[in-house]
Amino acid sequence: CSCCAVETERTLAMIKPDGLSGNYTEKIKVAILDYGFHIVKETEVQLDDERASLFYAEHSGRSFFGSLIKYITSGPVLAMVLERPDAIAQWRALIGPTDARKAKTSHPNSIRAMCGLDSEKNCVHGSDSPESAAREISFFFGDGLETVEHDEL
Ligand code: RTP
Ligand code: MG
Repeated sequence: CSCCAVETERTLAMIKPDGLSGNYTEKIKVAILDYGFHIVKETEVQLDDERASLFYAEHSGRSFFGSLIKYITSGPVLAMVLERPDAIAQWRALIGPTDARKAKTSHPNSIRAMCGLDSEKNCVHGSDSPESAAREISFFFGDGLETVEHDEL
């Protein structure tokens, strides 16, 4: 940490299957770049049930878990590492609330307002904390050892 430089931060963004199949990728990327993010890396992958359950392990006890896994494995996702100062909070601000119906009324300029449908099919994901960001970046771009913490992230 130096005295005057604004520290950059990285977060994990993911365009979910409905975002990809709805051809929203380019619009979402324009919004990302307009918001001052740098797209550091990206990878398009098809998650299977096992990988999806690992990614969303924190929700494994929730009533919507089965439906969530079916949704997120219904087609490929595009995972991206985004970088800018305060990236985690800024990306969640740009995507808007979880429920895309609420996003359309309360956050009309958000990404979920643009391409989401409801509280499940909300077209994008964003890490919710520095710990989640490190784990999720490692999940898609690391060495496959998802539980290992990478200090350099
Ligand atoms: P995300 O993790 O995808 O960025 O979304 P989030 O933080 O806004 O929402 P979270 O509570 O972490 O939920 C993860 C994803 O599960 C689906 N979900 N379905 N049917 C439901 O009530 C429900 N609630 C959540 C959504 O796809 C949500 O993004
Ligand atoms: Mg979440």
